[in-house]
Amino acid sequence: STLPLRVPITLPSGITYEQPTGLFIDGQFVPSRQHKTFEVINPSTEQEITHIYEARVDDVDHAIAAAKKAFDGSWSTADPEFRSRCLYKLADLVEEHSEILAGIESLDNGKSLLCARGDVALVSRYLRSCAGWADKLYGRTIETGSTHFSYTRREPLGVCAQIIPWNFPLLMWSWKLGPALATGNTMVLKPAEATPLSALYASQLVQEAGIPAGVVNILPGFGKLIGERLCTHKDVKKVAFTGSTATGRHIMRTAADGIKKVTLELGGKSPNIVFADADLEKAVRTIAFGIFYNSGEVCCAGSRVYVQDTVYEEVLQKFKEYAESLKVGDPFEKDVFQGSQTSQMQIDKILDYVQIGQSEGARIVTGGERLGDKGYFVKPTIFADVTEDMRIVKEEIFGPVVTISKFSTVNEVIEMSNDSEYGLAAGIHTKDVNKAIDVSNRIKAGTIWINTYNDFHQNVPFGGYGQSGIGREMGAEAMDNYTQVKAVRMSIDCVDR
Ligand code: TXE
Repeated sequence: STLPLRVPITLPSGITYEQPTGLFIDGQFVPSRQHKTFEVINPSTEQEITHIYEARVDDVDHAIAAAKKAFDGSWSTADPEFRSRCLYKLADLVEEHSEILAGIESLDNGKSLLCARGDVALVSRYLRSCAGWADKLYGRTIETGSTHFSYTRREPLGVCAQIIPWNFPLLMWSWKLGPALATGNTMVLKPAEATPLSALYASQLVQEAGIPAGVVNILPGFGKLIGERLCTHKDVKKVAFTGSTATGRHIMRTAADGIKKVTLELGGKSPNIVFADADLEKAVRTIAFGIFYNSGEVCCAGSRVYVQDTVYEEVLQKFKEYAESLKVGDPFEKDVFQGSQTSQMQIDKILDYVQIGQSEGARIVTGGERLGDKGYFVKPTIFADVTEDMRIVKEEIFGPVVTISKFSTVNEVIEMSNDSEYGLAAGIHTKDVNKAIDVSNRIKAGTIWINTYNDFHQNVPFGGYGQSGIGREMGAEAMDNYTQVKAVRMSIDCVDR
């Protein structure tokens, strides 16, 4: 193939920009060694956006070698202030290019521009947070008596392989890149095959920020073809993955032989609980945001809503009205809240689950169908009359589909909430502060949102209990995931004692 390394793309928002199409290796965009390419689709029109180069195993080896060279060079041992400055600069550049980046995200993923702008804003905030950590990483000195001097250092791991999904392409890029670079690691990142464009565009910003060649390498390609090499290569010291629990399990097994450090951020089926004493207007808006935000393609989506029996009918009615008022459609159109799903595969999966729910005997309160016949749009969907053993209550649907159940007591709703293999997040809506804290202590999940939902903050750690994953992203915890502790103990020959 003779695909050029840059192609002009005009976004529906009117901006024309140059999209890199090559793999980003050792500070340069290059064709893949075998000159393979693949098609990138706009999910809201089902039209091709462009082709880009596709990495294969030989490219993986090339990128890992570049990352290793950069690690062994000056990056891992540089004055941390240098890494800090690079990340601050990168955050500024993301901000400067935010309209293009948000547009690319909406074009490639189908999410509304409203959501995409929110993502990009969090990306620059998070990169800045990481820049601040870079020169504030501390070991400790440990008092072990006068015969020894003991201390610890936090050292980087080396080359990190990072595999990310398609629901938040640029945000996941930043959650992987920020802590890896702040702590002195280098990386080879594989974006999802459905959404590779924003990470490639951002590679230019990585260069412009002064981040040395080889520190960041980006390999668009297919997990099934290059995932194994990324997880088993001898020079990869850590694997960080966000995606499905099934693929996460596979990656953990693959990485086991080399005892790679593994962190996983996986699926969920998160409960969102409305107590009778909540501000019901706010609770309804929040449970709607909990499931319909980002077209429901959110690992921590509040996909199981539990409402206390005395307000159940009222909440159900309001929730239905609110869901029906949400504007769904062209992601670039003003005031559109929900754009399209990301792929044919996803819309097929979602519509399958709608069928499954109906055949299990659940009732569709609203939605339950595709919107239009071009583009992967699904109407916000609410299922009532569900029982806890139904597949639509147990399994991750990953779309704008929610179940709503009734409960009467606190103990009952805690039991229902915890009856899941997952444990990513949960929401609690109440005005009673005692209930809020007590219930949040008893729910088995990595994040609890009280009177809010899908409410991320760059300094608050995020990650799962149970089969929702291992490790935490953002906050101080993310720095721990990208460092290892070295303990140094020195014997002291006491002088004149
Ligand atoms: O996910 P995969 P898929 C869930 C969601 C969705 C389902 C399937 O329920 O409907 O997963 O989506 C790479 N070795 N989530 O199939 O396979 C792949 O190339 C190494 C939840 O798209 O997990 C992509 O980059 N890598 C989730 C990434 O893994 C492999 C987000 C994610 O794809 C690989 C995404 C392999 N063998 C899906 N196979 C969340 N928790 O946010 C695939 N990949």
